Amino acid sequence: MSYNFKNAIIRKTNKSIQNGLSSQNLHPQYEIIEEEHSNYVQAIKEAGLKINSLETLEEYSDSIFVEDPALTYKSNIIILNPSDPSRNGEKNIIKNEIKHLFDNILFVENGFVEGGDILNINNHFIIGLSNRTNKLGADNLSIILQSLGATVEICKTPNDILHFKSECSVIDDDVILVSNKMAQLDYLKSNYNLIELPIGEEGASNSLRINDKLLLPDGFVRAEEMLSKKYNIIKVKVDEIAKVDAGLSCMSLRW
Ligand code: CIR
Repeated sequence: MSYNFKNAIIRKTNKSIQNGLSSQNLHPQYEIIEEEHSNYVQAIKEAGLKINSLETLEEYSDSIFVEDPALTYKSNIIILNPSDPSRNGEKNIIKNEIKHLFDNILFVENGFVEGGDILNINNHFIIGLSNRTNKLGADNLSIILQSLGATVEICKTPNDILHFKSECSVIDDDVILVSNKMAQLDYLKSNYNLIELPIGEEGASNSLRINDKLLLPDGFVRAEEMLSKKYNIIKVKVDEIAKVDAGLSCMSLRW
């Protein structure tokens, strides 16, 4: 099951997050980020994960978003290639910090691909082409994943969405929680059961299923109403983190 995890990697918060990439040119406040991040780590612990905590990287403003420079699959770690120049160097640091945790390390050498554009459902991966992930990167990652026994589909992340997973998440074996925009994607429509969130609640579509818990961004009343009957919800506030276009999935690597 793609949401059964035992371990997580997170990175301690950095003051330079105030200068993280933000489509709306917002500057989050460090103290609030620290509080939200610490509640997040608590929540993933409560969901049963053992935390491997990486040291702060002040020189990389967006470095707490560890999901983007690496991808876990079974006991493998694949080092990706983030396209924004301010983030590309994270891959060289994280590879040395985490390789001892995995049996095998592999690298996407050509093209760009960021973890936020990769949705994993059991042994299948959907890679979304975006401003951060190009065809060459997606193709190279596909070759690696296929060599590990996985299947891959390359889709397109809708234009004004940063990453494919910014507005969708796997919440059950064949169930994907989606925003209205993601619900229009033919590939998702024809292959999965989609739970579509109402317009205005897009923020809740970056949720995080971990074992028997569903972490849901706080403040989305209708999403909570829809999901709380079936799922065991932990609400996590990510308002400040959202100012740098980030959410629940990107703050950890899970396996
Ligand atoms: C960035 O633009 O790279 C960061 N400010 C946010 C990264 C969010 N990552 C993700 O959704 N996987």
